Formats: sequence, structure tokens, C-alpha cells
Amino acid sequence: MRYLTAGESHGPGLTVIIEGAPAGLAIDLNQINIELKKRQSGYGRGRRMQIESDQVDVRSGIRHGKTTGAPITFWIENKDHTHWKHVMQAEPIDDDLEVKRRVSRPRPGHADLVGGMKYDHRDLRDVLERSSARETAARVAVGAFCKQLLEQVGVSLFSYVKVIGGEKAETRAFESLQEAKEIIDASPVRTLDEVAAERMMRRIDEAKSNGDSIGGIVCTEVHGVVPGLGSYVQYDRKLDAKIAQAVMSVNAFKGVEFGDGFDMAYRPGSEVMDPIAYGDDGYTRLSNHLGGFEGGMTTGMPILCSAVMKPIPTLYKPLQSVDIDTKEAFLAQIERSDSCAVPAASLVVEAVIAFEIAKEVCETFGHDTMERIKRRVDEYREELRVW
Ligand code: EPS
Repeated sequence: MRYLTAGESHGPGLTVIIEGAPAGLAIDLNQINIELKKRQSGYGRGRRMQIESDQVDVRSGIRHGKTTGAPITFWIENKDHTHWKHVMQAEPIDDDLEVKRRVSRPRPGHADLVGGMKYDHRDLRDVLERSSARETAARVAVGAFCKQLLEQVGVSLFSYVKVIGGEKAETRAFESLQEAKEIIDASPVRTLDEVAAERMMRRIDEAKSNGDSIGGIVCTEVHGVVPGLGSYVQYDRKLDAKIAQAVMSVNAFKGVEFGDGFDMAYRPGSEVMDPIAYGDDGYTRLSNHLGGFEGGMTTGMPILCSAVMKPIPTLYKPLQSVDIDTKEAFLAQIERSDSCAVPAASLVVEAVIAFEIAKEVCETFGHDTMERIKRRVDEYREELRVW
């Protein structure tokens, strides 16, 4: 299974093509739209999100509620496009027209400058339109689709915010995954710790009033995974490596860890490895410091993947930059921006992880029909239980 996204931030919309998904998978489009709506919310989002109301329009591959095995096309409209019709039109336009909204001042931390140099775009709008995090709406649609595939084989995911602007959430126990999901959905910053949420929102307010932005750390948990997805035999078959690559591909992400991650640098091996036990459900681990992976393969313990997002680079209080026409120092272009998009980004990270796991499930158990995949997963679980 693979997917491609296309579309600019202020163009007509975003297109996604998912290819290789099994036939016969029941898809609830409303569930995909709910995820898209969640991505748009969260404390700290900017004015653009008041304009958009993201929804998928299915253009191929799903018929009467089920996948056919053909490529699936989703279309998500950019409502803001009506204000940018001429700026973004495909047809040629006069060079001297104001309407082009040409950008010559690269924003530090964005793709603007290097993208311009690489593709010889003297108008940096040609870079920023595609490098914009608007594209993450398409990724969330793919992830929401994959989560429906994963549910069929007993795998479920959720994500939450651990840190925003230095404010750390305490880990807390929850009765069920459903309870955790409800707490997270009810939190404006998508965290499990309501006290820390207040502090996080204060940091966001401060950043906003200072014309600044703040980042944070998000965590995705994946439950119900079978052991043995991925493989140790070749570098490019290790599933934790594929997930790390996918997470790092989300705009503004600068680091990924599994389980205790970077903390392992401070502890001996005896406090980091997870002892093995055997019970009614087969082999298990007595702890999960390694976050569900050994040798690039899932262990069957929950996958715990955390990742850090840098503060959004578009600042109202801009940093120094250089105008690419005059080569003079200027203050970088002020565009509309979010002061914090960490809550939204947690859903994007969850989505890209959902895709990598769904892809691996199909690679391991077959691509053709959902029923066959389900049957094979059940057989495999039973085989491992007594192994
Ligand atoms: C973004 C800048 C803002 C964000 C945008 C990502 O958009 P605009 O330039 O229209 O103000 O709102 O995010 C989204 C549109 C979205 O859907 O998340 C950027 O430069 O990356």
C-alpha cells in the first residue's frame, strides 16, 4: 500500500491517492471527517482554521461503503482558495501584477530559502505553498482510513500531547483506551493531564502576545499489534525505522523516540530491557521500556512513539533574513500563522504511524481482500499463542 498527496496551501484543494488497499474494507467517511475536524481544532490555532471546514470527497475506489481494491482518491477542498484564485491560477499571469503576491523574503526555519535555491524559484511562494503544513490534512485522511483497516485486525491507536512550551503533562493511568481517547478529545490541548493543560494554554497565550510560537512533544500509542511486524533481516525492513522516517516527514518534527527513548542514555541495561514471561495469551514482556520494538520488529507490547515538534517558524515578531532580490537584511515576511499547532500535529503523527502499520499488516498478511487479511491475522495470533 502506498499513497501520494498533491495540492498547495491556497490552491483549490488537496488530493490523495491511496493505492494497494485491500478490497472489501468497510469505510465510514464520517469517521474520516471527524478526524479532519479534530486536526483543525486545538488551542493555539490561527485564523486560517476559521475559514476551512475539511471534509473528504471520495473520487474513486470506494463503492457502496466498501473499498473495491482500485486506487482510492480523496479530495479535500481549500475554502480559502476563493481569496487566492488569481494568485494560484494555473494559467500564465502578467509579471508586474500585484496579484501574484510574490514572496522575496525567506522566513528562517521554513523551506523558503533552500527550496527557492534548489528549484530556482525567485518567487518563494512557489515553495511555501507546497511546503505548508496544509498538506497534513491529506495525511490525516489517509491515517483515518488506515485506522479503519487496523480496527478490523484488533489494532487501535491514539495520541496525546506530553509537552507544550516546556510545560510537561504527568503520565496518568486510565481504565480503558476509550476513556483515554475521551479525555484527550475533551482537552483543548489534547493532553491527559488537565492541570498541565492550563499551564500549556498559558504558555500559548504568552507566545501569541509576544508574537512568538512554541513547540512540544507528542506521543502515539498503538495497542493490539501482533508480534513480528517488520524484520531484523534488512535495514529497510525494520518497522521502527519506517515509522521514524514517516514521523520525521511531518512538518516541523525534529526528533523521534520509542519507549524510554533518549532517557535510556542515563540508565543501565538492566533498567531498560523488558523481561520476558509466558502466560495464557502467549509471550509477553513485564515492562515496555523499549516501546514495543525489538530488532526492528513489533514485540506485541503497545508501540509507544514520541516525537518533538519545533515551534512554528512563521513568527509575527520576525527574525532577521535577507531579501533575495536586494540581498539586504530585512525582517522575514509576516504571514498569518498559528502560535502553536502541537495538538493538531499529534493527530498527524498518529495518522502517519497508522499508515505505516496498516501497510506492514498488508505486506505480511496479503493485500487483496480484507476478509483474507483478518483470517490470516487470527490464525497467526493463535499460532503464536501456543508457540
Ligand atoms: C501554514 C500557515 C497557515 C496555517 C497552515 C500552515 O496557513 P496560511 O498561510 O493560510 O495562514 O494555517 O495550516 C493549514 C492551512 C492547515 O490546514 O493546517 C504553513 O505555513 O505551514
